Amino acid sequence: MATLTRLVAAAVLFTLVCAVDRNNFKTCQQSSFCRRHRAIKPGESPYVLLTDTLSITEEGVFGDILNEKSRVFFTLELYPLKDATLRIKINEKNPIKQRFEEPYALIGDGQTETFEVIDRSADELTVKFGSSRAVVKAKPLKVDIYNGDELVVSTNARGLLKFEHYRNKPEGDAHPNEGEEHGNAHPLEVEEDTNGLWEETFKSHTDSKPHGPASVGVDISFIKSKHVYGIPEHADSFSLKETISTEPYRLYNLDVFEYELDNPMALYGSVPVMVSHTPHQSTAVFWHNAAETWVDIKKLPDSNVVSSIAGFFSGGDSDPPQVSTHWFSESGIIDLFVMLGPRPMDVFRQYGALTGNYNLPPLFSLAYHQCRWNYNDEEDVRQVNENFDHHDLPMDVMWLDIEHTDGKRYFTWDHHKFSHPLEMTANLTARGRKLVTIVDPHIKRDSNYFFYKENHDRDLFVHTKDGGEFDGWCWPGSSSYLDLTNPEARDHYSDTYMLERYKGSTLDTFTWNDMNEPSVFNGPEITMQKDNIHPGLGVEHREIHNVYGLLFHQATYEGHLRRSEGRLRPFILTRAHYAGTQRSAAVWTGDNTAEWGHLRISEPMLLSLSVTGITHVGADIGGFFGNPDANLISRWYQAGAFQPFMRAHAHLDTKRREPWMFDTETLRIIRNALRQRYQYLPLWYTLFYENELTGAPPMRPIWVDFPEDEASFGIDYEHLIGSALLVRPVVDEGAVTASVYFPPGVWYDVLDLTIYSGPSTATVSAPRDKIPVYQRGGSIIPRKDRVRRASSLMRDDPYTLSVALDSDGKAQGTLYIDDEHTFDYRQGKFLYLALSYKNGVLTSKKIDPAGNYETGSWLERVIIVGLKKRPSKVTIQSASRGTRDLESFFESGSGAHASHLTIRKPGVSMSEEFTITIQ
Ligand code: NBV
Repeated sequence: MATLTRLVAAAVLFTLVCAVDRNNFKTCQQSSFCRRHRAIKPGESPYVLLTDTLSITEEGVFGDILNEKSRVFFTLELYPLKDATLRIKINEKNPIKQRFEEPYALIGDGQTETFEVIDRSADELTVKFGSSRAVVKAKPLKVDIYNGDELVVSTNARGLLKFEHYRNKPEGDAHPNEGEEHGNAHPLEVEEDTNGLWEETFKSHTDSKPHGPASVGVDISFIKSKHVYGIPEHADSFSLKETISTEPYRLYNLDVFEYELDNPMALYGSVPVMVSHTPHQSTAVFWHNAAETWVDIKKLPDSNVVSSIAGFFSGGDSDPPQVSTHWFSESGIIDLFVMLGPRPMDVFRQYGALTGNYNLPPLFSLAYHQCRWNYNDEEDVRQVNENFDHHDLPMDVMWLDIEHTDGKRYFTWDHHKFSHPLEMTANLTARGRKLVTIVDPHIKRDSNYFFYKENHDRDLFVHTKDGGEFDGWCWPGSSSYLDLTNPEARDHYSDTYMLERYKGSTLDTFTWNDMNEPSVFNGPEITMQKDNIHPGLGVEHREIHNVYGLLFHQATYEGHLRRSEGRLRPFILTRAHYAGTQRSAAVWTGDNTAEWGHLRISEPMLLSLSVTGITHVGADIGGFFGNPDANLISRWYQAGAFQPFMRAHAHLDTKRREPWMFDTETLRIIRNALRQRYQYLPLWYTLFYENELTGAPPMRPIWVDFPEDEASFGIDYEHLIGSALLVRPVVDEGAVTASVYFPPGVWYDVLDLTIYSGPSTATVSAPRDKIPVYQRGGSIIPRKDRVRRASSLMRDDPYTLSVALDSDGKAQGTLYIDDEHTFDYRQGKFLYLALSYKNGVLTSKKIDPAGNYETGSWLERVIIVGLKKRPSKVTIQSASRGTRDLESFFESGSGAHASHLTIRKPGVSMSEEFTITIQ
């Protein structure tokens, strides 16, 4: 009996700890192309560049590659792009069927630089572009990329290049590699494993694979690197792990129910972008392919280093470290972008030039969002809305999940529970708030449903391999899925956001796109059959799987633009994502769980997204599944208050958990976290403006601002907001202290002004109501300290400037102001200010003189932290008000605590440049 109890307990524990049903998702072993690529042994590669075919034009370098084993020809194209970026393409030379090139992620074809030939011999070509070089070795093919004289990235160094050419299916029972003649068919180069070349079965699903094997892969080495980051989405550490004895990281957009932590399994999004960082070199690669992809990671040197690698380095006995990565996709071509930095900010700019930056979002979207599956009816929404005011909690947006619709028919309302959407929305907007409704891509197959009928009649849905309209099972039951590769389908969907078509919506209704992996309950791995057809482009789903979600949220964004004739900024949240998602949506990390581990993993997950361009990111506060206790929920609000997208959300079956459902102490802690979020909104807003300009992520790892500080390279649970705030959320159950790593310089606790000097690690006290947040000495942070019930009500409120001095008594910062919701800022209606303090003088000056915006906001207070002595006089000088004395209050520091000077009511409008002198 005791044994039985123990067994039952173990089984329960197993399901608690390991809730995902792994059987629903493929392992590498169950994916035939993954097996084939993983089986390649490092060593001599059969791919040889035929140097006599090389042509070097103004545009790039072009040549033929021969696979010496299969005798199949390929093409190599190298394009030098502006800003230290190289594009390398490998394709089939004479394919029997055109290979697919994903057309949606890039924002242009990249401005080209010119190549200059430095050296050319029978087996090597060296070309220069800008201050970078590419050395192309012929036998075996290898492309080495240098920044100046420094070798940074090497492709095919381990000889793992494999490009499966299209071939005709062998007749009858013939072995797939037998009897193939030159022309349309060639033998496979390594015939280790022929299972699944022409058909593959997983559980009850058979993928018909009419085009046979077509995968592509190559190894990419980051020289002198120990840390690589990115390739979201995985619930794993920020610095990516070696995968020698685990599964590779998988990139295949999937709806994974109750996902597991510390795991390379695929999740909802796939961004095939990796950033390598060393103290002297940041580098990024973008593997431009939207088919299923896997990435192996190996850190070198180790005993398995192939001898060719040693040849990279001149002199020295021991090889420098490197991270060798191996990428392989099920189909498409090899299209690799290498961005050479060399600093983190350079890499963000370079990647932003390829796939775009996040557009400045409306301010409300950076404030607090209240969501639940589901708010039951209009009365429920009314009460929650009122309770936020009643409990003095700021909140900007209420969200409605799938139950608000008429039977999961998107763009409709439940007739009984949500019969007055316009009044309900007006009730929210009267308090300065907004509404978000959910719109998913599965369309209920009901000919009485206008949106289904219209799309069906115009044949705008995805087809099965046999040509019929695809029918998959999802929330509404039997559903069809928009063929978003068809411009007509996108256009028609976007149009449905016009207020006259989406009845009951207003310009204050924003959109949540969920289930857009796409999720198909009865499909293989809970998604769409790979051999389904997208008639728009005439391609199989396999080719575009990872970009399907982007097509959906991008068309949603377009719909929002249309309904306001391009005047108002859209706000879209998406679950599925891909490279380029940042152009039109914010992302959340899907269905997490009310457990401490899930709170913890939110940090590395959001950092991984941030460094790959997707910057407006958050995790469901409280955890979607399960019921958080008071401690967990309050720590989660505290973490969320300092992450880019702040939304509480919960599963249908969970207990109600609005902040007032907890005890008064917990409510107070949550209120304080929310207030801090609102106080720092000017900082977030400024950083998102800068994100649009430069690609710099507002939430970022320490190494972005301290590139040489190696101690921070492996940190998971700490981040910077801009360069000014250091955040170390408490993510451990019951913890009342936190171990904080302080990068070089002076840091001040934002509340009690305790001084910390870095580099150092300190254990700080962190009782339940404390969020360990530190302002960097040398920074100026704008705040709005009069917190109101919604951010829109704070628009003309006055600012406080928090000036934290570095050891030289200096500080600087920026502040961006505009109307917070229209695109007028693109017509010059904005203020972008440089704030600087040195030699006792604080100045505010326009950075961009073209910007002009008459704000109602004025300067209410300046706090200077870290002054050495009490000043005798403070004056302000501005054009409209001349020179005036100001009242100030000085509190001297005491040992561990910094002094602070509070300057009261400078009173100047933020539209005006000013100087405050402290004597
Ligand atoms: O629409 C219902 C939920 C939603 O609340 C959640 O945020 C999504 O990630 N949705 C998934 C579908 C069902 C989840 C079990």
